[in-house]
Amino acid sequence: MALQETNQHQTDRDARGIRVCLLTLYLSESLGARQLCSILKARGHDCSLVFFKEFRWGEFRHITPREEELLLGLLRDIRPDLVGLSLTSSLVADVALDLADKIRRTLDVPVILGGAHPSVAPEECLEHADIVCIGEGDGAIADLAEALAAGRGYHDIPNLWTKANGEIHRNDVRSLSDSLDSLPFASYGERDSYVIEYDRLEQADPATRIPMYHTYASRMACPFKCAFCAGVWFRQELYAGKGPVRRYRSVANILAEVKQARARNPNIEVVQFWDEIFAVRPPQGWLDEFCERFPKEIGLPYAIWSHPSLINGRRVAQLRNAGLKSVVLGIESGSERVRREIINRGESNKTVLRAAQTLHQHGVTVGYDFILDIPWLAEENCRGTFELIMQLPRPLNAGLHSLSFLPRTAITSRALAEGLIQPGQVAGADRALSERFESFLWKYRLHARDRSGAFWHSLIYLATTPLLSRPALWNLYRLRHLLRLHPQPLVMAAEAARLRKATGQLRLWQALSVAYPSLAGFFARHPTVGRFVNSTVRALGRVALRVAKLARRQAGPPG
Ligand code: B12
Ligand code: SF4
Repeated sequence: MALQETNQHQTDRDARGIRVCLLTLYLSESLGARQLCSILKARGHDCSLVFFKEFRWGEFRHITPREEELLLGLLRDIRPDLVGLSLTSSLVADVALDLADKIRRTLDVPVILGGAHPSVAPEECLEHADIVCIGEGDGAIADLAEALAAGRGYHDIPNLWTKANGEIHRNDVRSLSDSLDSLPFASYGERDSYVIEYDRLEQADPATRIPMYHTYASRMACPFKCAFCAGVWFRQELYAGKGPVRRYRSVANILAEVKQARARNPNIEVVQFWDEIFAVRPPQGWLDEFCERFPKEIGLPYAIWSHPSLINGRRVAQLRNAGLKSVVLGIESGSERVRREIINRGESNKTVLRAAQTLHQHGVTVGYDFILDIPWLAEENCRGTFELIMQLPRPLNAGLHSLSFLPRTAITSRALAEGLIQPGQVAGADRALSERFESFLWKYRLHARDRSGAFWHSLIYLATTPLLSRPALWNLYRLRHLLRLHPQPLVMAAEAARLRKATGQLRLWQALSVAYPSLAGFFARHPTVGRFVNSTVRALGRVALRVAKLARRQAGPPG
């Protein structure tokens, strides 16, 4: 791809500014990197965004050598003064740190890491980068760019940890800015955006290819303290004494942003708010204003995350009238005991079911998140989850997840203290990358010879699909004592249901995995082999069809 335009743009940049390249890894939405990019541009710097690999549930693609080559080549072409890597999650930390090492070896340029993982593990990150940003980076990136542009040192900038002459400078985090409205709108559809995926580099912003616009109304507004959530540490520890953590943008500011995005991309059909919990404890009058102005001035449906205990008829009716289309509720476990004793969530199943019914009655699509492989009270968690799922209104859209032991969470401290996991297992570092993001867990359970787990995970998945009727599912549940010993038929049924759900994207190697479940894990870890098998079988199929056609033609018309 020609980079002439970019180079022209780069030479035209403000002489006082520096050239920054911000990378995201497996996250093209990346509100954080988009926000920092627009801040840098507003301060007269040049900033390119590189969306390196995309994030797809259940179809995790590893970085290929070609993609790595493309990235390093692009960076050489851009010739940045600073490379930033945004690391939203610890689950991809090993890949990101490896990438940071390669960038530093290839280019003589300072590398800064920021995002959730560098914030919770700065020491580790500083071994692979020159600078680490802890917490929100809006002010820090601006200060850093200014220091670099002026040729000043940057070792005393709040939020940044740096290394000089073997010494680590651990600067404190600054007080939280309560004026989110003063930030420029996050970068969207800018020309100097690149995407690297499927062994290809394109000059494009992947976010503009989908009809959904991503934004947020608040930062860190969630009042809950789930044991597996890293947000709790941010709110309670990192920002303790740094001002109110719950901050809202004004409705006017959000509307202006969405209008600008629509002017750039008229194909936007839905707005996704990525608030931890939408409109929780908003400022006085905020919700009424939002519900009045959003439908009038934007008129698009929108999607949110919420919490079962915050759902009530009056609120849902108000949000629905303003265009609410879908809600994702984190339920995590169907067992009240597991929620209370392990996850630190106090709501009852009655509350969950009431929330589900209320949303359903108002015609809002609901997604439910569950964690299946909680090691404490494992059987109780699965049984409770199955029973709860069976009572939820249909059609059902459930995300079945694996428990990620994230750094600085209560559940990870507990698992480490009880010896349930070793330090090397935090953030799934002992698992294949694809497995960390895999939601179809039965095959891994079977692989680990955990028959009971394979049975439950298959049964729960089946309960979320329309493949089997409810009476059939209850019958399988009644046969659990037997099926737990011989879960293979259920595993195959779950694989079949999964394939059926994925119609249109049917992969032959996945079909093969139905008959041989252990192959699924292998293909998940070796997607290149999977792709090869897929294309070979397809090619053979095409040849066979042609031969059959030729044979029919030669045989002439029947009779
Ligand atoms: C929305 C959200 C998502 C969205 C989209 C994220 C997005 N749009 O960026 C989706 C659903 C896709 C998502 C996915 C995941 N998420 Co998430 N997500 C969030 C959430 C709720 C808000 C993030 C957000 O958009 N904030 C607003 C933006 C503006 O802020 P920000 O992204 O934090 O960026 C700021 C700073 O981090 C920093 N910064 C960020 N990048 C950089 C880069 C540089 C160079 C610098 C200097 C600074 C910097 O400056 C930014 C501006 O202030 C947070 C919780 C939270 N309160 O932070 C969890 C959170 C970040 N997610 C988390 C996790 C675990 C995940 C998943 C692994 C979940 C899963 N199992 O799939 C995936 C991982 C995706 C990936 N490939 O990395 C964890 C991370 C904890 C950890 N240690 O790993 C968090 C903290 C929540 C939790 N449960 O604990 N997530
Ligand atoms: S409700 Fe969500 S954001 Fe809030 S503590 Fe629980 S997992 Fe974290």
